[in-house]
Amino acid sequence: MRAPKLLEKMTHKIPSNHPRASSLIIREKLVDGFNRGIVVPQGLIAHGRGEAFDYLLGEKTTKYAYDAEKVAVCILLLSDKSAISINGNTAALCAKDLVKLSYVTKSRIEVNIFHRSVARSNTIARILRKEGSHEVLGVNTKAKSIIYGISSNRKFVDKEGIMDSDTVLVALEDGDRTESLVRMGKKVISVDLNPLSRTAIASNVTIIDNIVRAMPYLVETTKKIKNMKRSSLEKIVDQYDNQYNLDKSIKLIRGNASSKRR
Ligand code: PTJ
Repeated sequence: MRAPKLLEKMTHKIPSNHPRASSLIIREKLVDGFNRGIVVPQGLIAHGRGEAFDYLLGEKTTKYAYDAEKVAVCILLLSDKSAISINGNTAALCAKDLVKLSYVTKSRIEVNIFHRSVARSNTIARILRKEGSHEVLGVNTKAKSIIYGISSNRKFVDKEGIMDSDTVLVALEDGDRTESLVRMGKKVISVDLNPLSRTAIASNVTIIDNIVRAMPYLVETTKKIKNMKRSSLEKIVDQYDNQYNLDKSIKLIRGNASSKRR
């Protein structure tokens, strides 16, 4: 696919040997997403917070993130019904990989945005369909169901999708809905660069990684292990301790912050 005009125009100014090239390209994708009505201005600010944590993590997938990603795949493969929740930032950054992940894990895709707007939901759904998704939930108002106990617009979910799923993958999410989904007995897998966020703490599996690195790895790992026996997948899940994993990521950040300048 050709890069959108704006992205093309802006990225050619970023030399490929620039030490921060990949980080700058992500920014351009979000600005482009903002210009196309996918990302809200608040999404650009939220990305800044994520970027700061990514910087402290060394801008690479850590051993702890790889471990969480493998467990996340096992849980998705073991689930009866799973859903992937999509917001503006995730659609702008990795729509193609989100669609691929939905196919390889047989998860349903649902648009669920914090800053609710029918027009933006439809734009996001259009992008997902363009990337190959044959079904996008969260845009049909007749299928709307409500998660009680949440004040934000994230409470509106699709009864066939998030509401009916036993596992939900969320990314760049607010803590309220994550906590509610866990209270409802669902397994929540989150992707969040901030290991101190409520989402990170409440999730069953927290992937402390940049979504742009996490998604392709989740797709590839699923392809590799999808034929494993259920008992082997269950063993990997049973051996995993999310709290331990989170503590390790926090320790890594502390160490990087106090070590001499890179
Ligand atoms: O499209 P909408 O309306 O649903 O809005 C999306 C945003 C992101 C604005 C909304 O979900 C929001 O306000 O999120 P928060 O509460 O700011 O949380 C976002 C979390 O994602 C923060 O903990 C960030 O550190 C983290 N984050 C930001 N960018 C990335 C990230 N985590 C992984 N990869 C990133 N690229």
